[in-house]
Amino acid sequence: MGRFYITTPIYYVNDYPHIGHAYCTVCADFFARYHRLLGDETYFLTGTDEHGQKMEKTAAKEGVPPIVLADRVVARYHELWKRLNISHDDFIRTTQDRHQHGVLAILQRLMDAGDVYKASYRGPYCVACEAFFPENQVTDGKCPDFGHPITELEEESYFFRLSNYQEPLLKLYAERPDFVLPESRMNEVRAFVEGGLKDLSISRTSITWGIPFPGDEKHVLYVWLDALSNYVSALGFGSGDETKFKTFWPADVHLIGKDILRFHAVYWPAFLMSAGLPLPGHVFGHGWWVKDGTKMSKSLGNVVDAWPYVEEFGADAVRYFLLREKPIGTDGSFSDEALLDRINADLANDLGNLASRLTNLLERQAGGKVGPGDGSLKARAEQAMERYHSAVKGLSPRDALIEIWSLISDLNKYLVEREPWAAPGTPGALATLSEAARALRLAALALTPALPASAAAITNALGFEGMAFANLRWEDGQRIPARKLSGLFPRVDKAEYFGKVRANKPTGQRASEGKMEEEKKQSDLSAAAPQAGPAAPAAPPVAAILAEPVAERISIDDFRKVQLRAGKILEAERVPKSNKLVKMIVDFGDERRQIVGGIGKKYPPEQLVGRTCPFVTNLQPAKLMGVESNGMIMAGNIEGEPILLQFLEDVPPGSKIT
Ligand code: ME8
Repeated sequence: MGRFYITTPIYYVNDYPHIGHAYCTVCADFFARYHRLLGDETYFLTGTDEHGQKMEKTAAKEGVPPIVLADRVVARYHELWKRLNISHDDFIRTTQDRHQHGVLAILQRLMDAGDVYKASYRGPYCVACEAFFPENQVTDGKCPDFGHPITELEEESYFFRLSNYQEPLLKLYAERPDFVLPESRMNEVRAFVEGGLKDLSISRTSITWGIPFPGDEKHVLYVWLDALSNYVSALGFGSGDETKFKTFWPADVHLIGKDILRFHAVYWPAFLMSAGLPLPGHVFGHGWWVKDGTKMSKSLGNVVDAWPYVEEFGADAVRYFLLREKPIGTDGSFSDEALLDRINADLANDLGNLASRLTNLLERQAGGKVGPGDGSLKARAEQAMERYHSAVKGLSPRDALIEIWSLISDLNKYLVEREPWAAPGTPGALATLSEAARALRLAALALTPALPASAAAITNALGFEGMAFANLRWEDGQRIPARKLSGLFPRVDKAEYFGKVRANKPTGQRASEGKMEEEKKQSDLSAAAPQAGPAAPAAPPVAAILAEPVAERISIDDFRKVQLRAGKILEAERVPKSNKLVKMIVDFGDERRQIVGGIGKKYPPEQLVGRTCPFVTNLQPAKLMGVESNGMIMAGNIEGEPILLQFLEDVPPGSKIT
């Protein structure tokens, strides 16, 4: 048992997350969950990068202070990670005090090492990348990385003596060729450093939204020095309590996209060397998801949003697709077609059918008990596990999943060959079922990092709970009741899905900036539901909502007469003979009330229990189909269909809504 520290990039908050951000975070989650199952003490960090010129500009365009924009986008990140079942241990924001302490502590060390000096600098600057570029890398006034427009900038600036670290960096790459992964990326980085390193400007006077340079406050710190330090500031470096830092630093893996490799594989180790801190184990630059042959980008309007897919198919299906579809190191193309194929072939057919068929047979023939087997699958299952572990150690979730699917496919064949249904209840049939159950249990355990919810459903149905790699024995399992499992992964009817898409049901693709605008307007429209998730599938465009005639205006005092509070639904059942009305018992902290709502066509009662929603609490009591209602649940009315409002964060029952 060891320890494991993995990080994602901290994402910019000048726009909402898309499938690329989800991808990196899902991959990191996969590794973190795997290490927890191994029994390693694990720390998984993600977060947001909130300072800098890009943010300042976007906020100005939106007409809000940068922190307001940041809060709005951060809420969306939290919500998406929750829906995707991301198990991060910490979420760092660069606007937090603890981060500022860490950054300043790093800067102090760079200064103490004599690596920081002040000078004037003039050169080609890319606002989008927040970086100066050498003249010889700029063609046609465009930045070499992304082709963004370049402007000329002259600034007095503090510099970091990056040039002093060319040799130490080359030595590092020579001694630890796996410092940068995959190998091809190591070659790119080495070539870059061999080409010569200039000192790096680490402060700006042209912006104010950042951490002020100590003692010279017209400068703010360069956003990349600020951002990279998150990996140690989150562990309490510079905070006075460095327990976590001592436990977890250096990170085992910084998982990042290949777009930001130079910052992580050149600047960051140079900063750490200067600060006298140990270097991370690996910087892994993953490949991109592309759409229509190009990297997703706001300006091209080809950005795919993860959210609607998670809503439609569930977190596990989206996670599985992202991890399985493309090798982590290379680019891959995102399409609905490919996603649906994976869901239908791998999840519904191979895994889902195996699990339901096997648990069904166990229930019918063995009274739900996994009895003794004959060992016929042990070697095959162990071989799959060995290959699986080595794929994960090689940082390849896709190969790990391929190994498990090969086992699943062999299990399906095994059942067909042995036909345990032909002579039900015989010792041979029972041994076959028990062997298959053990192998499936192992497969499910191995799938936990990729499909946490479904894998747990399978292991629980087979009667095994709280498993970890360390406590697993092939022989375990006698007298453990198995339960029938069905409907784990429903097949998607492709014709129906694409029919809906054609009928204008939005898929994940969006023009990102337009969406930001839209949501801002929506949240301005309805203070009760700021950013209540992406537009519901059938929602009319915002313009259409705005075009509705405004009803008679009321004064704020009139509005204040309406008492709104958060209520947690404790019980829900249909009102007899009504297909619309649901009777709910709602907790408002200091009291419980019975409230009837007309939401039953869209929301079955079992989906309501446990939700916290806004309610009007000072309406006169009324009787609906003979059942008393003492309040009203609030819902959007989208073409006659009720859409419930929900809070983005956990809200205690009874909280006032003002
Ligand atoms: O670069 N395919 O933040 P960012 C796959 N704040 N992954 C993608 C992707 C795509 N099309 N697009 C983005 C920043 N990503 C800085 C990082 S770290 C100290 C500071 C993922 O919001 C990928 O992991 O632009 C990439 O590195 C990251 O999002 C960039 O996120």
